[in-house]
Amino acid sequence: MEVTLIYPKNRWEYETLYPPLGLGYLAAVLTQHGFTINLIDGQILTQEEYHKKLAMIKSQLIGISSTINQLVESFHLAKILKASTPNSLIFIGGAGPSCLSLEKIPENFSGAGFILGEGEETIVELAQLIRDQQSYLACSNLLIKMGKNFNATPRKLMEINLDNLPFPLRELFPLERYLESCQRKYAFRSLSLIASRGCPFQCIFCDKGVSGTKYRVRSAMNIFTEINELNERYSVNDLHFYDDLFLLDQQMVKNLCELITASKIAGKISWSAQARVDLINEEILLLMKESGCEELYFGVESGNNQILKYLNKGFTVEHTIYAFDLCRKIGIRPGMCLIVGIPGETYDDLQLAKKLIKRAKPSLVSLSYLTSYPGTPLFERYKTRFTEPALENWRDDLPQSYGIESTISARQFHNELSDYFANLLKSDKIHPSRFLERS
Ligand code: B12
Ligand code: SF4
Repeated sequence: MEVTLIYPKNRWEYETLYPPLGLGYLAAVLTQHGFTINLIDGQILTQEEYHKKLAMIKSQLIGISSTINQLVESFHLAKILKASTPNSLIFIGGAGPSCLSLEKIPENFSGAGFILGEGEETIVELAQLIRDQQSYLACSNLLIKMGKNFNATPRKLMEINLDNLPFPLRELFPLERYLESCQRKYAFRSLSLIASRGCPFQCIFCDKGVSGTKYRVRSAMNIFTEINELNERYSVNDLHFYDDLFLLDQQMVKNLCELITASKIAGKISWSAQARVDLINEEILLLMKESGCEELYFGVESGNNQILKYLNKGFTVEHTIYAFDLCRKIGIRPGMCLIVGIPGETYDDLQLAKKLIKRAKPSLVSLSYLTSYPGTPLFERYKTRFTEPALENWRDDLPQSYGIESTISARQFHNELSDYFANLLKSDKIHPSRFLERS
């Protein structure tokens, strides 16, 4: 039986370097269980190619991947596909549905069901039920329309040891396009991978709807095998770890660094990851540098300790300064991700952010607007102060916290801070470096 998996086209253009790993994993487990895959990657296909492929779908089961920002497009897609392939069952999965409250699903929507959480076990269970002509209501982790309302089947957390998952089936994506666009821009053949899932920290804005709070990590050997395969099959010479929390299991990171350093790819491959400023030390950074780590992106968020406390980050500005000094000493570029639009922000916070940038000398500054995703502690705290936007109004930069208890607008904060960093770069006080987008 064939399963179609779709990554919808974004309404906003992202300069995306990497194929979506979630669908790569689903394709891999389905293939392992004997299903064939028709993969449509709206992220990299042209409009024409995308629509042509959509028009040719014939599969009995169609899965669409969606963040909350892609839900409108996913709903639209489901409606069209329901009309063109009336016998197919359509399900939308990913971070969007996983944080969605039932009452947010438009009443008249009946084009698709939803799959919650990590999808590997559920999609296989569902595909097997459909193939064997049994009722899919027996499948866990679904939200499905029964009569007038959407109802949930029992929620079951994925219990697979991550080492037992196959590697994402990257060959189903137009991989050369991704690799070439990255190479043109940065002179690297780069791909992304994930070493762990879940995060036990409790930052108030973070959406944990898919992977939850339990940290699970692959073994160093399993990750090393994937890296080698990427190098051998696709001549990949750069990697980006998209983990929420790459450095929590330091023994695994040490083992991985040692494996790379002792291998034939040592010196031929560079890598970067996202990290917390309070989880690094000189010993681990030295090993990371030796194995090819060139850049770390830190969720620094603010230059004010009171705000860090409010965000429940669990670290202080002093941790940031220590981490950035250490990275520069060892030769790893430290990228700084800051959040603007935090309730209660003042002009003084802008000055503190500038002071921190000047002191910590980041290799890049990435600014995001605080967004309160349903299900997060931030959302719970403010749900009576602002209304959750209608689905069609979800945007990546939706400044929901605008103005709440603040004396500076998020937009002004954003603009002044990016100008400040740009001027520092121009004055050559900080060295520019390559930039990878981060959510
Ligand atoms: C990589 C990434 C990106 C990349 C995506 C590029 C790419 N193609 O890889 C970039 C940088 C472009 C990006 C942009 C944004 N991102 Co982002 N991103 C991530 C990140 C860090 C990793 C995603 C990943 O690969 N995970 C690993 C795979 C294995 O997991 P997965 O993708 O979730 O897939 C699993 C399940 O979701 C499920 N699943 C997924 N699709 C489907 C489909 C079906 C049919 C089924 C059954 C199951 C299923 O099964 C998969 C396997 O278990 C996540 C955080 C995270 N840890 O997941 C945030 C995350 C997805 N991003 C987020 C956000 C907010 C954004 C932005 C809005 C940020 C911004 N301000 O611009 C934009 C919007 C992008 C968009 N298209 O809408 C949020 C989404 C919140 C939400 N509720 O929707 C997350 C969860 C971060 C967070 N904790 O808040 N992002
Ligand atoms: S922001 Fe990072 S450290 Fe904080 S809870 Fe989310 S993943 Fe964990």
